[in-house]
Amino acid sequence: MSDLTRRAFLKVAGLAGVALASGCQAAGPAEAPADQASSPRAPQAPPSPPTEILITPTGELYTQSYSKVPAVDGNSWRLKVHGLVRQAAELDMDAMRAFPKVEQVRTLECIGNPVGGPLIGNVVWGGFEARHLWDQVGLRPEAVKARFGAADGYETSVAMQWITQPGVLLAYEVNGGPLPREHGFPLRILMPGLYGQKMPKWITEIEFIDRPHVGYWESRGWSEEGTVQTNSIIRRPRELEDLPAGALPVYGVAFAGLRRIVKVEVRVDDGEWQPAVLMQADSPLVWTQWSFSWDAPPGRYRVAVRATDEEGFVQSTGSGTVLSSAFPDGTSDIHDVVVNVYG
Ligand SMILES: Nc1nc2c(c(=O)[nH]1)N[C@H]1C(S)=C(S)[C@@H](COP(=O)(O)O)O[C@H]1N2
Ligand SMILES: [Mo]
Repeated sequence: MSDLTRRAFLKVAGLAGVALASGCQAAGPAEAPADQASSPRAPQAPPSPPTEILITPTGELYTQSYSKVPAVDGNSWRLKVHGLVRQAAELDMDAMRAFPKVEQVRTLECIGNPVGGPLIGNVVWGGFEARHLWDQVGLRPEAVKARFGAADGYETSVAMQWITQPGVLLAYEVNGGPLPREHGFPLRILMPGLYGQKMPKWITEIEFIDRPHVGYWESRGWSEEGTVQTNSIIRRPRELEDLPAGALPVYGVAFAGLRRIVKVEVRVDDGEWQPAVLMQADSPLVWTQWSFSWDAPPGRYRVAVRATDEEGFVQSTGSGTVLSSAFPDGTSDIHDVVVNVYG
């Protein structure tokens, strides 16, 4: 392990420690590897649910790019901030690192993530708070939108409320290491409450405008607003997993962007919705982990999960098919899995 990797690891472990201090139990075994074999003849009990907030390893964070990953040269890279500002600015990498550094755990999810899908991750972002930059340039009251440009030619824009809200980060690190090329080296923007679509990687330009602007995905029918919908995912058991009868842990994550998850429930077949136990960080911007202990008799079952957010929204099953339902606004459809329980 390199020194840098070790430092990154310690940093992540330290953050998990913060979660522990705020009411979670002692650390237990990590989640089992994704390719764990399961055979119908000798079903294995699934691992116990994680006992601390999971940080997605950088190499396992999903990537979603509309085109090729651009090779940005850090030395010549600049971020231009202009348009309806009092004093335009141009940052290079030294200037971006000169702002006070913050590190925050945040969940990132793609608007196209299908129900129960893998396009979601939870990592430690390092960078600076965008408000320092807005203070420096002076946003003019005529500005109605911020338009972003990026080194891969991607474009999107957001209404002013999203970019001026507290907690907007410009990130140049992930999990204590430099932002990898595929994740946006050297700089990307993160705005609480929005899907990945609204948050460019390889950011090169922020223009404050008072004219309409339609981005790349938006012009193809995807949501203009791009606010995260309340969603929950069953991580274990997996679809069609074979399991031994008895005490079976059911667990996963739930996320609703700006809104805190207040309840997660599990249902077996057409039974009652039963409450799961929640494990949460202080911030709603970090996914909620949930677990449910199921005393499973032999049989074949459909296990479903639904989350409720602090505004009282409860997930339900929509009309779309599992694969199509994320278009165009993301999805809050219920995730379920079929499992075979052996006696
Ligand atoms: N410049 C640029 N930024 C982008 C994209 C892109 O294609 N180009 N994709 C967006 C989408 S759709 C998502 S979900 C996230 C994915 O970030 P990741 O690849 O680091 O997971 O980046 C967003 N930012
Ligand atoms: Mo996305």
